[in-house]
Amino acid sequence: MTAATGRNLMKKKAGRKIDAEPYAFDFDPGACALLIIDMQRDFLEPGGFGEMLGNDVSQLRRAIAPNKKLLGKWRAKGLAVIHTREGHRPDLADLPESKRARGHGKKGIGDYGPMGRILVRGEAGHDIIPELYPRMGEPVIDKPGKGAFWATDLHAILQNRGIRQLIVTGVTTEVCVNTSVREANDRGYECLVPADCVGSYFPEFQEMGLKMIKAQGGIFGWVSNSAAILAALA
Ligand code: TIU
Repeated sequence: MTAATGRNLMKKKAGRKIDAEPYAFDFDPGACALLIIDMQRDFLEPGGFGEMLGNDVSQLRRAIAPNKKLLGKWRAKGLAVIHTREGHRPDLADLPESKRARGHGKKGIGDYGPMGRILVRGEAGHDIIPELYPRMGEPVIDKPGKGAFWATDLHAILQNRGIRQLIVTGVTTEVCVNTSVREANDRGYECLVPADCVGSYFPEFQEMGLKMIKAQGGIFGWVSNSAAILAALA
């Protein structure tokens, strides 16, 4: 067998394409995880951290239905699913003073809100929304920062499972999704972001947050939509 034939066979084995920008994504389902970022009540429901910062939570809720559909299909295919939650220890020992002090609202991280202590692990508001609730066997990564890799065991879990591609969904597009995609990119993961499955409180940040991922020939990754991923899974 020539090297060229070998390469073609390898390509065929890996090979399904997802229609994406700036060019098609070479999808390898067995080596790809669905990484759902911070779909927590604190960000998506009234009374949580997001609203506390002065945001309109309804802006994020449009991402729920496409995520639910994609997650359903992903689970039906038996592919890897990983969830993240942003939050802190009840004693707030992992909360930098710089993060605690920011926002200048009446209430901050660790204070009592309508869904328990804001952005604190174990509180109702910190948990994932019921529509996308994790199932047994789906790792949940608790992260103290915006990125999913910093101060977590996500990289080790992905390595142990042979994952090298990520479909990254969740909230918010320009903050935790963008930070996590950048962290993943630097660690060698190929990241695809379906635009309808991520959400921002700000329409202009939604647009720019996606543009800056796919600019310059895909500087951090690819942008697509859930329909294109579902088509590749069919
Ligand atoms: N405020 C905001 O847009 N986002 C966050 O604080 N965290 C996440 O994006 N998860």
